[in-house]
Amino acid sequence: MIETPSWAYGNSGTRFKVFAQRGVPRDPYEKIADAAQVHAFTGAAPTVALHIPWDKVDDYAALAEYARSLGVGLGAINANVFQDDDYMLGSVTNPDPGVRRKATDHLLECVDIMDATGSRDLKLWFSDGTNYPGQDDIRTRQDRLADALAEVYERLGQHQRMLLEYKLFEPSFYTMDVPDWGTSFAHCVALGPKAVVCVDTGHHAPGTNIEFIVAMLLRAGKLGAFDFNSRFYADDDLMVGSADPFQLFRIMHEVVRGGGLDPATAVAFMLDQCHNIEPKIQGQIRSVMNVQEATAKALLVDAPALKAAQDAGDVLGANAVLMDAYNTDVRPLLVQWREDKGLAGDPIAAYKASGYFEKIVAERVGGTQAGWGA
Ligand code: LRH
Ligand code: MN
Ligand code: MN
Repeated sequence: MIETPSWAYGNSGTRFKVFAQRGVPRDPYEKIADAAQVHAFTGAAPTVALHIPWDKVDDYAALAEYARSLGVGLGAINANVFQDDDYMLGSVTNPDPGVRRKATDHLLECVDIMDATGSRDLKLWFSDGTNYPGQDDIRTRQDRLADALAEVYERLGQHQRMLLEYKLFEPSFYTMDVPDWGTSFAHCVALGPKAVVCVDTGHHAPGTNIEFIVAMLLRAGKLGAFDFNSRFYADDDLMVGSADPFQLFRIMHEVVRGGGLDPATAVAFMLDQCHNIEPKIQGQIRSVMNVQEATAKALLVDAPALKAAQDAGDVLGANAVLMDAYNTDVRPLLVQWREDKGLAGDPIAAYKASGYFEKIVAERVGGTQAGWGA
């Protein structure tokens, strides 16, 4: 099951231009209505992630109830400690204790929101870092980060988790305070079992072997979630599986191998994407389908044959087992899976034929920006 992000439904763009699209949501309720369409046509996107304060409302319990009435639930609560002027030199790692307090209070507020929505996961991403050598003490910033995380960890309920996301660079260019999975992992281990790592597939150096990271985190019981997207260069936030479907397959193979599809392992599969030039709901539907295709191929890997080839040192034989699965056309299988659930075999065609897009274009005037790319 795949969680879609509320911010994918609003207008988005780059630092150069945000293109306004027709029919985009004007408030969090309308974002949820759009997310419900993605679930209705794919049968595989039952929850939607919120970003606070982009999705600020007065009554979160009412928002959760509204989501339920449309057949979806509210998922991860994404904190936002990167868009205020106060955060120019960092949020929880800022040299100013007053700013650190403000940022940590926001994270605690997000846990209050989780209590109201029934969300399990708090997703933390820090834009914190430095641009110049000597600008601030790298190690002291880690201490400040650890203090803030510990305070928020203490506030988590019994069944709530903290997902700590890392990112190599941007917006900081010399150091990020959580630049890689090792840093995130080290903090999560120090915090305890409720703290787990979130792998955003767009947050690595080019050429990084992400499936290796996935294997390592699963082995250590610390893979909490994915923010799926794909990229050609940096944090492009393009549709998952579009730039490199083979990489997505390799990641899903490690997920299958490591038991990551087992609900008990509780890996959250989330999209973190923007659709700058393509229709947004269709973009989300396509993304869900791409993840399904990669997962189906990963499930087709003949595990006993792979192990036998590996144990025999049969390099090419082992590689061929993987490639056979990857090169299988799983689309007919997925059409069957959908039809068995009473869904249309082609979700995009069914969505286009439904008239939903025409309806929202007529109803919604002056939709909002996702918050990103302003
Ligand atoms: C940062 C990030 C993080 C934010 C989202 C909007 O690049 O991946 O997950 O919350 O983008
Ligand atoms: Mn992300
Ligand atoms: Mn990102």
